Formats: sequence, structure tokens, C-alpha cells
Amino acid sequence: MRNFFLSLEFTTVLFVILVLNASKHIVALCGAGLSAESGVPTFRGEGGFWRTFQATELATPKAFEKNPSRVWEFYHYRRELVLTKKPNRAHKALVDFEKKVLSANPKTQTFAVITQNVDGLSSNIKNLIEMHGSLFKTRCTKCGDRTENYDSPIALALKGTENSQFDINLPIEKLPSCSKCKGLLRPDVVWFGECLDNDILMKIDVELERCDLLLVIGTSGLVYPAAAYASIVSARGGKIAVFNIEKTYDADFEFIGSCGEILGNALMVNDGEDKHEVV
Ligand code: BJW
Ligand code: ZN
Repeated sequence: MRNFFLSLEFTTVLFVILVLNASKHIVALCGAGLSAESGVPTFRGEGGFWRTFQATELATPKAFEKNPSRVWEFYHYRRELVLTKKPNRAHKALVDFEKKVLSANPKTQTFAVITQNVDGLSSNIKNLIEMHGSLFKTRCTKCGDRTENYDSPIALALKGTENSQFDINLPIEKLPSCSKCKGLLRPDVVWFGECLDNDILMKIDVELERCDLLLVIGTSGLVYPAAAYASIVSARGGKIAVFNIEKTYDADFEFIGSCGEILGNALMVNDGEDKHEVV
């Protein structure tokens, strides 16, 4: 159903009556736009630059091999930034929706969140898949050890580099190192050209297989494998609802606007205070 001639309010009513209440397994697929209102930059568009680099240029194994200091400076900057940020109204709407689904009696629906975000701002969701890893996990390039790490800074020498406009060029010995084997650590995130964890891919398959409503929230839909999920669900007869400030996917329901403003109403979880005027 095309909704370009419908008001947001009417779209919401149709969405709730026709799909939200009737769906059995609802999955939210989230991208950087979910955290935009928290002040975390997106990858593409205006916020997608760090120093003079496009963020996506640095999210590659090649960039890390060529200049591990620059890539660590980039991730250190993002860790420090995210540590100052809080979940926004859209994150909260997802948490509240999950609570609502879990506490319903009788239980008629299930819910899962698959996020491409590595910022941890959805950590209050119980059924959460962080498909691209986490800014707050490291992996040793030598022994493979994976560890949660919230140290600020993650290495002493990185302190203050977040304010620099230029490369600091730290030697490897000053970059984050493994407590077990002293090998160089890397952020435990999925870079371009790297395969996603097999267990994660299997979990995602299970969620998509049963999904009859996919909420696509704040993602440009350019990066695979996530970019294929809407068509997978759609091909199996599931409905797609997109929440984005601009047009991205062709979907059954398109909510154009900030997900912080729209999601709570669409999922019927806004309390009185949070209610906003819909156009
Ligand atoms: C709002 C908003 C508000 C703003 N409210 N909305 C098939 C075809 C072609 C290529 C490939 C393919 N399969 C695999 C590839 C290669 C590659 C790929 O997809 N390339 C494409 C660019 C074409 N994929 C991979 O390499 C993946 N690996 C893989 O598939 O392995 C097997 C394989 C390898 C090679 C070949 C074939 C198979 C791995 C992808 C890993 C992506 N990693 C990153 C970095 C993670 C770590 C980190 O954060 O540093 O993940 S890149 C970056 O993009 C990050 C994001 O999670 C991801 C998606 O970005 P996202 O979230 O959509 O952000 P934006 O900025 O693009 O969009 C934000 C949106 O929000 C916009 O639409 C705004 O309008 C909106 N918005 N404010 C609502 N308030
Ligand atoms: Zn190690």
C-alpha cells in the first residue's frame, strides 16, 4: 500500500489496525538513524565524516592493516562520544514495545530487534541481535580472545586524540593490547568485506523465517546482508514498515520523519507526556 497521499496519523491508524495487532512475530531491523536523535553520527550523509575521512573508509580491514593508529583513534573517538550519549525516544519505544509483548496475557506476539548499530544504546532489549558487533568489545588479532571493554580511554596514549584534527601515528605498542598474549587488539565489529559471525547469521535466519512484520528503522539499506532482509521477509508474505527521515525502501507502510517522534505512536507505546502532534 502506497501512503504518499495519506497523513501520518491515518497511516498510523491503518498500520496498527491492519498489521501491528495482527502480526505474530515482529522484527525491528535498526540502523544508525535510530541513534541519530541521541547525537550519534550516521555513516552516510552529513554526519558521515570524521576528520577528513568518510567513516566507511575506516571501517575496513585494509584501513586497519595500513594504519592501525588512525583506525583506533577513530574508534576511541566514537567510544568516548557514545559513553556520553543516552538512549532516545525511539530506543525507548522499542524497549516498551518488547515489555508490552512479553507481559501480554495471553501471549499472542513475539518480538526481536536486529541492530546494525555498535553503540550499545539498545542494550535494554532482551531479544537483541547486534549483527555488526560492539564498540565496547575487543578482539585480539593474535589469539582471537574476545572481551568486553568499557575503559575510558581504552589505551592511555589515545587520551585526548579525539580532539585532534590530525593523525597522531601512535606506535603499535601504545595501541590497545591483549591482556593474555600482548597481541594488538582490534574493535570487535564487522568491517566491510568481513563475514558476519555464523551463529549470528543463524539467529537472524530464525527471526526472519517467522517474521510477518519487519520494522525497518533508520537504515539507508545499502549494506548487505541487512539490505536484503526486507525483500526476504516480503517474498515470504511478511509486511514491511519503514521509519526514516527520507524515502529509502518501497514498503507496505512508510513513516517519513524522525523515528524518535514517530515510532512510539506507531507501536502504541507512547505515554501521555511523550505524545506528539502528528501531521
Ligand atoms: C533517520 C534519522 C532519524 C537519520 N530517524 N531515520 C551484495 C551485493 C553487493 C555488495 C555486497 C553484497 N554482500 C556483501 C557485500 C559487501 C558489503 C556491502 O554491503 N557493500 C555495500 C556498500 C554494497 N558487505 C559486507 O562486506 C558485509 N559482509 C558480508 O556480507 O560478508 C560476506 C561477503 C563479503 C564480501 C562480498 C560478498 C559477501 C559486512 C558489512 C559490515 C558493515 N560494517 C559497518 C561498520 C560497522 C562497525 C562500525 O560501526 O564502525 O556497519 S559499515 C556501516 O554501514 C555500519 C552500519 O551498521 C552499516 C549500515 O549503515 P546504516 O545503519 O544504514 O547507516 P547510514 O548512515 O547508511 O543510514 C542512516 C539512515 O538513517 C539514513 O537512511 C537516514 O536517512 C536515516 N536517519 N536520522 C529515522 N532521526
Ligand atoms: Zn591475545
